[in-house]
Amino acid sequence: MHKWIMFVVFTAAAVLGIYLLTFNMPEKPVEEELPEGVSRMTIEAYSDFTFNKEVFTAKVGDKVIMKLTNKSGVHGIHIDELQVALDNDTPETELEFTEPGEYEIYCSVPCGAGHTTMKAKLIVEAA
Ligand SMILES: [Cu+2]
Repeated sequence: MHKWIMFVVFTAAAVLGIYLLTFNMPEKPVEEELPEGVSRMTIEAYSDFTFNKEVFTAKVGDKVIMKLTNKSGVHGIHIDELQVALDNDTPETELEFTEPGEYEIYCSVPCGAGHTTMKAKLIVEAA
């Protein structure tokens, strides 16, 4: 009788262990391979109507994958002059900066009281 119970308990524990190993391992951060010469520019948006930086910088000639990450709330970003329009459905785009200048990044999804002032700057410096 005891042996039988031990067998059931052991089997259940083994099955649970295998299940946890298979389905519940903490996801490893996947470090995506970026194409040669391309860097990542991540713009994080928060529900207090801010981005992770007030000013993002780059140089003419830089190639970046610009990515929007909504850390809290639902936001989008537009940069009109660069035809950038990112949101949860299309969170990233590849860009090459060709013109120096100061570009306005603004939230494109009505997200609350601070929406109209939810802005940041992208400064592209001459190479
Ligand atoms: Cu907004």
